[in-house]
Formats: sequence, structure tokens, C-alpha cells
Amino acid sequence: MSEVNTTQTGQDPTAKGSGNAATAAFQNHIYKSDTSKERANEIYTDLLKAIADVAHKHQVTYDEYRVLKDWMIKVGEYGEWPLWLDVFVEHEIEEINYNRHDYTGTKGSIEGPYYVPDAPELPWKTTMPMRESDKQSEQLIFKGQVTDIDGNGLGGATVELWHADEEGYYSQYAPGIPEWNLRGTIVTNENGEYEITTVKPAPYMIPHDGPTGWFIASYGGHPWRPAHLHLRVKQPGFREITTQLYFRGGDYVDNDVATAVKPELILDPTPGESGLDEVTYNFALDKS
Ligand code: MBD
Ligand code: FE
Repeated sequence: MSEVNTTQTGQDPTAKGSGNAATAAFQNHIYKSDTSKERANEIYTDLLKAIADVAHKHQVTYDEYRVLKDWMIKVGEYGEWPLWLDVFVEHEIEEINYNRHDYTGTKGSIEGPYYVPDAPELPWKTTMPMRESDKQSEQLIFKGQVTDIDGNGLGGATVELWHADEEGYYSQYAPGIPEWNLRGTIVTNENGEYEITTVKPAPYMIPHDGPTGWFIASYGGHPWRPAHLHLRVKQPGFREITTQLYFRGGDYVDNDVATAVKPELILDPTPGESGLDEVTYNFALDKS
């Protein structure tokens, strides 16, 4: 993971640091699509038409055009295309591609820019890797079962969990955090169950000292996301679920800058026997 880590060199987390780390991580792969020339022609024709319509409708000035051009160049310089696209566009793509199939299993949500594959494996009942400082903040027991859509437990399924610390920073995208802090691949027991103790995340401000932040400030928006857990659930032969879970009544649950909250994804933790807040959330996987 050296590529991803070395991008962050300064002491303080910056939009440029996390942006360029996210861009480097994304570009670790080769992306291909079997889009035909005909389909590409239709999509690009409509896209340019949409841009032309907006420009005419709002009588966009040359000053505005040059500000846009400069801004787009800076989004690239700061490595913020993953951030900007995942905040403002990914939710539409996620919805379209869920609705293209007749899935009945658990709904998903966007991946966002800070997933890292191959997080270390952890047993079904576990505590997430965390620093002493993370242990000082409120903890949460997140438990449940991975099943098929008929409710049969899926043993050996993997539940990848990643989330920000109480300051809103993700390991590998801010300096000074251990590589796999608050990241893990939990393997379910023979009944498909998992029970994970982790830090209860806090509302999260996306990096806003770069072009994505300037963009938001330019129209008087806010850079906040509700507190969230990111999850990806996998079992061979089943549809992989990428999702996020939120907390009822939390700030920005109704006003997420990334538009990635769905009613089905809101948790309601309650105090458990251990004294910690606990919540059960199950995943039903469609056959692939
Ligand atoms: C995040 O943590 C996130 O989940 C998304 C979707 C965008 C930016 C930062
Ligand atoms: Fe996130």
C-alpha cells in the first residue's frame, strides 16, 4: 500500500493530500467498459446537449466559463475527481444500477472515495483495529447475520467495514494514522453471523479546503455528511453489497451532501447488556 500512503507527507490532513491519495488508489486498477460506439455516441451527444441547454438557459458568461475551466484543472491538480464525482454523481449511478435488476435483497449505497481492498481478516466476533485515542470515544457493537434471500445463514461470507475516526479522518487518507485503523475484513461464523465492536462514528465533513470545498461554498452549500459506517459484503455466487449505514436522529441524516441516505439504511442503536450501544443489522444477498 506504499503508493497510497506516501502521497500524504505533511502533518496536517489536507484536501490535496487525501485527494491525491484517493486518485492514486483508484488508478491502481485498469478500468474497461464494453460500451459500443453507437451507445457512446448517444451518451456523448446527450451530455453535450445537456451542457448546451444549461449554458443557454443561464446565459453563461465568459468569466463564468473561465472560472469553470480553471476549477476543473484544479480538481485534477488536487486529485479531487474521486471526491467530487462520488459526492455529486455516484448516488445516481448506484440507484440506476440497483433498479436495472429485480433484486429483493438488502439495498446498498455509494462506495465513496476511501475504500481500500484487502483489509486484514478478522474473526466473526471482533474489535476493529484502533488506537488508544479511538478507545476514548464512544463504542458501538454492530452485529447481525449474512443470509441468502430465504434467510439461510452464509458462513464464511466477508463483511468489510471501514469508517472515519472521531475527527473525521480515514486511515490511508490522512497522515499519521496506522495503515489499517478502523478497517477490517470480518469473516462470518458458520451461521453467517458477525459481532463487531468499533468506534461510533461522528458526523463527517468532506475535505473542503480544496476545489470541492470551493465548489460547495460558491453556491452556499455545506460540506457535511451524516455519521456513517461503510460496508461491503461478499460471498461467492451472490450479489456483492456495497452500502453505508447511518444513525437515527443524527445531524445531516436528512441533508447529506452526498445524497446517499436511504430510509432502509438508518440504524437505531440501544444500550445493551455490555453497557455499550448495540445494533443488529442483517444482510440478505441476492443470487448473482
Ligand atoms: C466520504 O467519507 C464519503 O463517504 C463520501 C461518499 C464522500 C466523501 C467522503
Ligand atoms: Fe465515508
